Amino acid sequence: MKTCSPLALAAISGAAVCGSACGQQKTPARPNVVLIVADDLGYGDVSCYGSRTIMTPCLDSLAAAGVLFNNAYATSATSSPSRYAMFTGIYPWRADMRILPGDAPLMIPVDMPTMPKMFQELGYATGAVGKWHLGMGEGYLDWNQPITPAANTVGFDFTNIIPATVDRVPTVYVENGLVVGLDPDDPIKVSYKEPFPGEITGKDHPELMTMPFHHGHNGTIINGIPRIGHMVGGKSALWDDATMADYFLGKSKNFIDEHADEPFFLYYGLHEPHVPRTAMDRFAGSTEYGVRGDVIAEADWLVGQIVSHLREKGLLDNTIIIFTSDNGPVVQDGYCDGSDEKIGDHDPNGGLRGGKYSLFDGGTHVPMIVYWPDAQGGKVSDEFVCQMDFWGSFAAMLGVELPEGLDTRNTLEAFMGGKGGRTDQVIEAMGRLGLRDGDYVLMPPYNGPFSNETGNELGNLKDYGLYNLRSDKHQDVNLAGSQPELLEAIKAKFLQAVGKHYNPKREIEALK
Ligand code: NG6
Ligand code: CA
Repeated sequence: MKTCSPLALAAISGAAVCGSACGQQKTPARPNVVLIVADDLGYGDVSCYGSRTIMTPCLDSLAAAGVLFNNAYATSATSSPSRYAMFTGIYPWRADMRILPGDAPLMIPVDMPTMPKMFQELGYATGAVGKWHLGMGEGYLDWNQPITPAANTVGFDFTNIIPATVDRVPTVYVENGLVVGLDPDDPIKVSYKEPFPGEITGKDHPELMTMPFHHGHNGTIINGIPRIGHMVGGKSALWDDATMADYFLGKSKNFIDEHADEPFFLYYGLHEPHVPRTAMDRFAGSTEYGVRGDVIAEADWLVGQIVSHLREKGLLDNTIIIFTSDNGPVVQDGYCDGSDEKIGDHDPNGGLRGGKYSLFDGGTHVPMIVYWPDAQGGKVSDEFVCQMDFWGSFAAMLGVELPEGLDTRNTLEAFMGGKGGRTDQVIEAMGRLGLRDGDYVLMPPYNGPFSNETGNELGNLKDYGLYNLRSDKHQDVNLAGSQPELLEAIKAKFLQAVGKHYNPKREIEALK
C-alpha cells in the first residue's frame, strides 16, 4: 500500500493552522480553485469515510486539513448529468441529460453561462483535464479536423480530455479540439451504429481480449480491451490505458505551473475507478481488493501529487481544493476484471443503499472534501450540500451576480464548514427523478426492473417510497403507508419542482 507523502500532510496542516492561529491569512480575493472529480468512487471507498479495507491516505490528509462532508450529493447517479450540473448550475434533467456516447455533440450550448466562464470573466486562467463526457462538436464529428465547438467553449482556456469514458471510443486524447498525435494518413472513423469492415471487435474476436467483457462492451478492441462503439484508424493517437493517470497528472501540473502567477480554475476529472480499470504498474497489486482497489489507491496518490505540487509551487495558501465523485460506486460494470471476486469485506457504498444508476441514496450520495487555505482543518460537516451549488457559492465568494434562472444556490457557508446547506434537492438516476426534502427522500414509482443485470438495485419501485435518511441510512423502512400526510406533502413539492419531467412510465434503457 502506498502512503501519502508526510511532507504534503505537514504542509497542508501548517497552512491551515497558521491561517487560523495567526489570524492573518484570509482567503485571498481571488483564490485558485482546483476541482477534482473521481469517476464512480463510493461513499465507502475512502478511509476518512470509514473504509478499513481500501486505504486512501492522501484523501485522509486532505480531510484532516479541510472539511469532510457526510451529506454531500451529486445531482445524478451517472456522469454526464452530474458534470453538466456542476458546470451549468442547472438540473441536468431540465435538458434531458443522459449517459452520452463518445460521439455526442457538445451538450452545453456555446452561449450558455457556466461556472468556468464566470472564472474566465474574472481574469482566471481556466483548464479542464481528464474525463469530460459532455460531448464535443456538433455531432457526427470528423475527428480528423479541428473540432468545433470544442470543449473550450464551455469556458476553458485549455482542455486536454478524453471525449467520454474510458470504455467508449474514440480512445484518444483531445487537446483544445484536436486529437493528440493523429497521423493524417491514418484517419479516425467512429460509429456508434455498426462495425467498420475489418474492425476487430470483442464480439467477433474474444480470443484477442486481455480484459473480457461481462455485458455490453463488445465493440472495438483497443489495447486488448473491448470498448463501447466502433472505431478504426488513428493508431498513433490511441491512448495507453496503463499510463493515462500519469499523462493527466502531468497535464494538470503543467497547467498549474503555467498559471502559478495568476488566479486559475482547474477541473481535473480522474478516470478512476471507472471501468475498464487499468492500474499503472506501480499500483497494480498494491491492494488486496483487486484492480478496483488498486486504481482507488492510484487516484488517492494522484490527489496527493496535486497537493504536493501546489505546496512546492507555494500555492497551497492560495488554493481551494475540492475533491468529490460524479456518482455512486459500482463494482461489476461490464468487464470481468475480478473486482467482484476480490471485494472481500470492502463496502464501496459505506452502508448506503444502491449505487451508480440507482435512485436509492447510494446513487448520488458521494464523498466530498473541501480544503480552504485560511481555515482550520479537520472539520466534519453534516450539512446537506450539492455539487451543483459550487457555482452559486463561488459566485457569492467572488461577489459576482448570478444569471437568472439557475438552480445553483449559494451554500458557501456550508462549504466552508458552517451552517447554511440545502434543505431540498431533486435527484436523478438514468432519467428517473426523486426528491430529497430535509431528512426524507421521496422515490416515485417507475416502470422497469428492480435491479440491473449484475444485481445493482436501480430504485424502480412499484409505488411511492418515502424514507427517513437520518434514522434509516439503508432505506429499509418505507414510510409511505404509515405517514400518508407527509407523503402527500412531499409528493406535492416534488411535482411542483419537476412538473412535466416526471414520467412514471419512463423505463431506463437496458445497458448494452
Ligand atoms: C454504461 C456502461 C458502463 C459505463 C456507463 C457510464 C455498458 C454495459 N455499461 O452504459 O460501463 O460506461 O455507461 O458510466 O455499456 S458513467 O459513470 O460515465 O456515467
Ligand atoms: Ca461516473
